[in-house]
Amino acid sequence: MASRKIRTMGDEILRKVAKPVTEMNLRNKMLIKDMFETMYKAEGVGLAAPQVGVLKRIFVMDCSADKSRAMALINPEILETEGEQTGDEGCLSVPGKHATVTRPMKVTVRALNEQMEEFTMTVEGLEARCVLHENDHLDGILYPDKADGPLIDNEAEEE
Ligand code: GNR
Ligand code: NI
Repeated sequence: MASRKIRTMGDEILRKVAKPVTEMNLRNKMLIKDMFETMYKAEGVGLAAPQVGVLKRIFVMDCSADKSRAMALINPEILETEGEQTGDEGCLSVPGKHATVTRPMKVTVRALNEQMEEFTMTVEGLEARCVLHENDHLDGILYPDKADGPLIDNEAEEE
């Protein structure tokens, strides 16, 4: 197992469109394993492959408090969104900052799992926000692109 280096805003790879995955092989299995390790170590709720420098349409997420909802989504497609939520968002690739972002409250996404089997799920709230945030990473979009207001410095706010 290996934690990988997380690329930060300014790194051009974060702005590229990632490519669909065509097969599950040892390389992709190792990538997903490393992505989970990197995400948990960084205490994030999600992580997209471009954030570790790999331009593949893969993201992992776990929005649970007890690491019980680990999911890997490959070649995800947003099928439907519903409602709206306005809330705070951060990104491991934009360290030390956060901003308010308005996104759909509910999202239905179709993807392949680690066995390359198709599945569809509908999630709400933070999980919906996470799916949309990670899916954006696969298209080179970062949350500051769609923030409602300015980026706020985490340190500056603690005073
Ligand atoms: O850890 C993260 N927290 C978070 C909070 C609100 C909305 C989205 C996220 S995702 C982020 C991890 C990350 O950068 N994933 O790409
Ligand atoms: Ni992010």
